[in-house]
Amino acid sequence: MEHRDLSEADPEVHEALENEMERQEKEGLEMIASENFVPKQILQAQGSILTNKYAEGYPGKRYYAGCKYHDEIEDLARDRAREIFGAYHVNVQPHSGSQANFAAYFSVLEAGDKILGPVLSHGGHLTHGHHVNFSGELFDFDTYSINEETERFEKEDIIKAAKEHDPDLIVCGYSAYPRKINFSAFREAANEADAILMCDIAHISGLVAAGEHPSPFPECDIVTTTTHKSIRGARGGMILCKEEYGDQVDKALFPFSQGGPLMHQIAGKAVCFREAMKPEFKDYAKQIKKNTKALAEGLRREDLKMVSGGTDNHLVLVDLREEEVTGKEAEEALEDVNIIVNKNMVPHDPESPRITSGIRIGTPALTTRGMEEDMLEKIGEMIGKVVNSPEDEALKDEVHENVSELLEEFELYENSGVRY
Ligand code: DSN
Repeated sequence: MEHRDLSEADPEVHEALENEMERQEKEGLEMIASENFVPKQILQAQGSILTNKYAEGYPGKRYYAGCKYHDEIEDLARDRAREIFGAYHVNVQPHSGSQANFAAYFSVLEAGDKILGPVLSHGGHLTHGHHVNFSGELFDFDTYSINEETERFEKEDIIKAAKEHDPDLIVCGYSAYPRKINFSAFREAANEADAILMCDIAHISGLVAAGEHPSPFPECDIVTTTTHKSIRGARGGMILCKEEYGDQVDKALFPFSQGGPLMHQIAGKAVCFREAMKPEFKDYAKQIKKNTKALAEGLRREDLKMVSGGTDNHLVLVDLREEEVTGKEAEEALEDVNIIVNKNMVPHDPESPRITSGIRIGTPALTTRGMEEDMLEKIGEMIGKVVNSPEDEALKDEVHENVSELLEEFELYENSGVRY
């Protein structure tokens, strides 16, 4: 086997990586609510020789020899996650959030069972019952909605839906919901229907870890998450649950739905959890919330409407139904000035998912870069101006310049030794 530097061995991949580094560092104000930047120590764990080994099974119960260090690493990840989230049982093997949701459903349900989940355009995820996804195909989904007036999930509406549909499982937790989740309301609804309560905390797991969002335990029975969004770790998924579901969850993940775990990713998750236990991470999560409120203030100043009127967490959802632009046009105009957001459905959206009438904007990545409230308020105003006048090229040039200055000032990996 010949070892060569990537730049020599594969100049094409190397160049694309270098270009992506330049894009992340200098060409984009990253405001996609589900994205973040990981520190060098997580990149090191992920890019390690752990990729070389199969480790099917779980610590102490592997199907191959030679797994003693893999056991150590997986145990570290599980123990740390258990401590952070106050969970009884943890499975760190899901390759993604979707895989985690797949295994979580099948740990307690059979195909055809009834699930009550959120309407997709009210903040849900494809795996919460959308017809193009396995969840909508394999389970019998009914939906609950946000309240017309408050644009929040209200206790009485959830309980009413649970009584009406009598589900086997209720799923809460969202991809585009700017407000706190009321877990006790969902618990009451689940009790009404004698249903299992599952929560997908993928977006808010960093806030939960830091105590900046209420914990889903003890109200929820099974909790799923990704490990790369606000918690700022290696890309992947995780399932946490009460003791009585532990064996079923493990079996539903392996051997039912996955094979060998990605141990290099699990090492990255372990390192992430160690970081998330530090006081600095608590400060980070607090700052995310302050920054999002400041962003909302800037948007408000430019008269942009937000679903539910504001935010309690890491994101805002701008409702463009009364504006001249669609979500797609707003996303494109913002990309022209190097502000990266995503178009997103809003409740009662008249447009298709490819066009939409909303944009979702999050602050975890910019908070990692070190930006604080004054910057985020200014960015909110810049976004508002561009969305209100997407054809104004002089304005866009000015905003573009301001964005470049911000990217220069708040460096990311430049002095870290990370090359790509
Ligand atoms: N793609 C993620 C998001 O952007 O919210 C959800 O899986």
